[in-house]
Amino acid sequence: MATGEPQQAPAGGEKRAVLLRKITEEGGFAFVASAEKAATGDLRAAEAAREMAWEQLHSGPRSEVGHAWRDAYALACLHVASLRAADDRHGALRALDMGLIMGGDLLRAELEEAIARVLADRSRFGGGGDGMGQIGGDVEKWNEGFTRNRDLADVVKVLPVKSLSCKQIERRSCISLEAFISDYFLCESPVILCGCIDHWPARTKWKDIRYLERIAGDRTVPVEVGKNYVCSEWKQELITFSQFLERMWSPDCSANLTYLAQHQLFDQIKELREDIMVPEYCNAGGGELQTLNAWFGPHGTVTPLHHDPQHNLFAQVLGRKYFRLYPASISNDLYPHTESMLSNTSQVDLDNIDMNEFPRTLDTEFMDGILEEGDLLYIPPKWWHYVRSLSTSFSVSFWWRTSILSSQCS
Ligand SMILES: O=C(O)CCC(=O)C(=O)O
Repeated sequence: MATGEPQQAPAGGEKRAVLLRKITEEGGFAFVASAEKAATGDLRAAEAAREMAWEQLHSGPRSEVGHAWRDAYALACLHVASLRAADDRHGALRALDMGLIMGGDLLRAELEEAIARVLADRSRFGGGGDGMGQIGGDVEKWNEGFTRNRDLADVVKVLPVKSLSCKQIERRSCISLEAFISDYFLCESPVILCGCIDHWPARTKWKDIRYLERIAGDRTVPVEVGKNYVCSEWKQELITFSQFLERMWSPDCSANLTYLAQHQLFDQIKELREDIMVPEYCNAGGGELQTLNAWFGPHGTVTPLHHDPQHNLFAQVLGRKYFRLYPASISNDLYPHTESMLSNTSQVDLDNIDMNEFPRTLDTEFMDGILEEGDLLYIPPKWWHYVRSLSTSFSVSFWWRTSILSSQCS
C-alpha cells in the first residue's frame, strides 16, 4: 500500500557495519556486496542477499550455523521489507516475520520497529487480515471446536492402550508457591493445578476468532503438517495465521493435520503476549524463564513420547488435551532413538505399540490425565510425555531452568 511518504531505510547503522565486517571475515564477500547495494535502494540486490543468507542457514544442522549468518539473514529481510513496503505491504510483513523467525537476535529491535510501522500503515490506510474465507467469523461454530469430545467412552477410544486406567496425575486447586515447591517441584513430581489462569484475558479473547484474525491474521507463522514429527511425510511450512485458521476450520483438517507447535509466538506478536501472564510457579528454584511456546491446533494432534531438559508449566488456555507421563528413571523401557537429533524421543509409537520390537513398554508404569480448559500442568525436567489434543486446542508452555538440585524428597 503506497503511503506517499518516503520509506525509512532500515536502522541499526553501527551494528550493521560490525556485522558486515564479520561476514567479510567469514568469506561472504558476495553477500556484503549485495547488502551494500541494497542499502542504496536496489531491491534485486536485497533479494539476492536474502537468498545467499538463506542458503547459509540451510547449509548444515541448525546448531552449526553461526550467529553472523542468522543476523545477516535478518539484515537482508530488513532491506527487502523497506524496499517493498511502499507497494507490497504483505510482502514486506512476510519478509520481516521471516527475519524474526529465522534470523539472529542482533537486529531484532529493528525488525520489531519495522513491523510496527507496516502495521501502523495498515490501520491508517484501512485493511486488515486476509478476510475470514470459509470461517466467516462464525464465533459460535468456532467455539464448538473447543468443547467437542466430552464423552469419556469416546475419548478413551482414541487414546493409547491402558489410558486413564492406572495412576492419574494429581489435581490440586491453585496452591501457594511454597506448597508447589515443597510438594511437587523439589520432588520432581507432576501435578495439575486448576483455577490459576482464569484471570488471563486469553481465556476469553482467544475464543473470538475475529480477534485472533485481526491481531495476527497477516503474520507469517511456522506450522507442522502431517501426523507427527517422527513420520516420514511430516513437513514444516510458513503460512499466514489466517491461512492456518482456515486450515483448522476446513472439514478435512484431521486428514491433513496442521499444528502451530512449539513456536515462540508471543515474542513475535506482542499483542498476544499481553493476553497471558507468567504464573508465579515459574519462580520456583530461583530460575530463569527461558521460552514461552504456543501450541495451537485442531483435535487429533499428537506430540510423540519425548522429554525436554527444562521445567515446564503447561497452560491449557482453550480446549482439552490428554497427557501421559513417564519418569526419567525408566528411560530404557521407552527405547529412545539412538541418533542424536532424536535422542530425546522414544521409538515407540504409543498409538500402535510394536510388542515384538519394544516388549518392555506396555508394562511400564505411567501416570496420565486430561488437561481441561484453564488447567496448568507441571512437567519436571526429563519426564517423558505423550500429548494428544481432544478438541481444538490452544496451549502455552513456560520452560525454565534452575541451578537447584532436584529430587530433594525422600
Ligand atoms: O502440546 C503438545 O502437543 C506438546 C507439548 C510439549 O511437548 C511440551 O510442552 O513440551
